[in-house]
Amino acid sequence: MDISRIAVHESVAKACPLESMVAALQGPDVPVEIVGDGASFDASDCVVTFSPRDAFLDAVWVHGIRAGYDEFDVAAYEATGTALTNSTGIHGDTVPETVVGYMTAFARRLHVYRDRQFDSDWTQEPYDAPFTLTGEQVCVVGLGTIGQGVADRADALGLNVVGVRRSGDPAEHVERVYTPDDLDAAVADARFVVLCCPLTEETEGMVDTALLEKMRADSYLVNVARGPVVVEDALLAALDDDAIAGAAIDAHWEEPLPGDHPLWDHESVIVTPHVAAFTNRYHEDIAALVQENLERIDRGESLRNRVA
Ligand code: NDP
Ligand code: 7N6
Repeated sequence: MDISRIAVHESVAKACPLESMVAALQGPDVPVEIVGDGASFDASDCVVTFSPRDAFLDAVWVHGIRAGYDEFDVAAYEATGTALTNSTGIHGDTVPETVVGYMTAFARRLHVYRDRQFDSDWTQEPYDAPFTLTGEQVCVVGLGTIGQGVADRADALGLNVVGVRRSGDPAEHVERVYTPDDLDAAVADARFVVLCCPLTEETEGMVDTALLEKMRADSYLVNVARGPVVVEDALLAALDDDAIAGAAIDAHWEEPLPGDHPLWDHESVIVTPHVAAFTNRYHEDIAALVQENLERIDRGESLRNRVA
């Protein structure tokens, strides 16, 4: 592989300023330029992008600046031989810190007081509403970069941590690891169920009515994975029927979440606009991944994070 241009697709602006990304990628060897739809590519191009485009299949290497690559047609990449790399590995602080924020808000009722602040409302929550994270149980579904980061922090905060992953292999700071076959058992005792898995054929619709019924009535669902991992109507019904206590949803079924979506109005829901990973150094984290792979290409080694 011989790279003579890094083309930064304008969709990168969904995660960070284009100019920052270009500056971070700029090195002495390979020119970097911003490209829009309509640009063409050849077998010496590396494309850095947020979203997929068919034209990228003419490049030799496409780097997706997200961990999730569910929007990319992996089979098409495999058919053309264009390398596809993703950005897993860089979200081990951002997303877990956001998850800690959600859990702390629910336990300490911060989201409720923030809402009341705008009405100068001094009302205090009922005596039995606040609780401590210490001593509660969290079930982390997906124990990769993000899930491990959640587990580490949850353990440090005194939560009991259980987790789920296909391999069932043990993980640090996780008392018990279940496989997806035992998801029902994994969530049953949890005060928080945190979704940190990729969207795949296996995980799509994984959180359905049946699973929500297995969750405790005082539990909270946190989705920082992808919207379709959760069955939308099932979650809305569970919230309306008090089958669970609430939810924090960062990854949605349709983005932006439509203005009239019922989730916006749920007092027991924290909606964030797919920002759990946002940070002012995102461009640097991505550039470090791309740079590492350019060096690997020079050494004739395989690409890190290659998914096709
Ligand atoms: P990793 O690849 O590091 O980890 C994914 C984990 O999910 C692995 O532990 C994997 O383990 C597990 N997994 C895969 N399939 C299943 C399954 N069927 N059931 C349970 N666990 C499963 O990815 P990241 O941690 O970097 O990211 C995870 C996902 O989070 C991304 O794919 C993306 O969709 C989402 N994401 C969202 C962000 C946001 O802004 N909200 C930011 C970054 C990522 P095993 O192989 O053993 O099953
Ligand atoms: C943008 C991160 C991912 O998969 O969904 C996230 O990485 C987007 C900052």
